Amino acid sequence: EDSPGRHSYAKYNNWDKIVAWTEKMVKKRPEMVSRIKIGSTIEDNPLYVLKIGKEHKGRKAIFMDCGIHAREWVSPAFCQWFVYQATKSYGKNKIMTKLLDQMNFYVLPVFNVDGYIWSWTQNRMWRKNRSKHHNSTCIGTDLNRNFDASWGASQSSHNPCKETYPGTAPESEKETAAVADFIRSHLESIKAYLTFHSYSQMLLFPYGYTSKLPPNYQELDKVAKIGAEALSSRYEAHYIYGPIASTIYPTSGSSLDWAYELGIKYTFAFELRDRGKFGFLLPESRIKPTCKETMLAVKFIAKYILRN
Ligand code: ING
Ligand code: ZN
Repeated sequence: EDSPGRHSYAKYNNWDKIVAWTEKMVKKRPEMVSRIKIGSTIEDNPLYVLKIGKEHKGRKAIFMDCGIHAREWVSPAFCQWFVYQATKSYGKNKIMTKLLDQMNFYVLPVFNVDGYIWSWTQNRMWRKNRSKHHNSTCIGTDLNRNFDASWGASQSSHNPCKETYPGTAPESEKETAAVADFIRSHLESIKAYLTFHSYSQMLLFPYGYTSKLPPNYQELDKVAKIGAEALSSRYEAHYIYGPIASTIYPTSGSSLDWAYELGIKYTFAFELRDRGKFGFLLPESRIKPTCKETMLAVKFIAKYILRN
């Protein structure tokens, strides 16, 4: 598992390895894992969602995405770990068995595939996708500013050279449109939306575009508190929680606010390890502990969704 050149949960895997891994997971557990191509990127790479759980119509589902930002490598590592642990512990771990018997998880292990490839091959610190712009030689749109939630409210970022360039319109990017279409078409079953970033050690919920509190603030705050406590209990990584705007910074056009306003009542964004010592360059030795502790929070949220 740890030899160079092979997929490993304890290492960062490049896009080719992740694609091969999606195939392997389906082959290994065809009764529990299926792969759905929800679209493709501007450079024509496939966008794959893994659907996890025992097949049933009309069940509750949780949508999770990783790697919306290219350089946040521990995020796709977590999505891979989640799929591995979930399928491995089915029939062994009581809680996971119940979750997979009664709900589905849609896992998008890499949202921003082109950017992820670029961060491996050209620029480790790349954030945006790789779309070209008419009036500029600068490249890329920030996919987490490209959603239809108070889109483009911050005028200062309408410069394609900025790291948070929101694109020319909501869902102007193929990757955003593919994810938004998929979620819209599965809205009846999707009860929670989880998105994974790094770094900062935070568990965030709406809103980012306003300092107004969401209608079910009390409940989101309670779930985030218990989720953050569960997470911190494993290795004592300290996580803070709260609304995006007041906990990290105000943002418009994020996937989290969009999913919430679409009617998904439970939407959370994780900012995984660390708090800045290594930042985006989190050493591989920290991947497993980060994944294990994050799993505790995700399992708690999933249990909560199943009950409510
Ligand atoms: N941070 C996120 C960003 O897009 C965030 C913070 C998360 C904002 C979820 C809105 C919604 O800026 C990083 N590190 O990307
Ligand atoms: Zn991010």
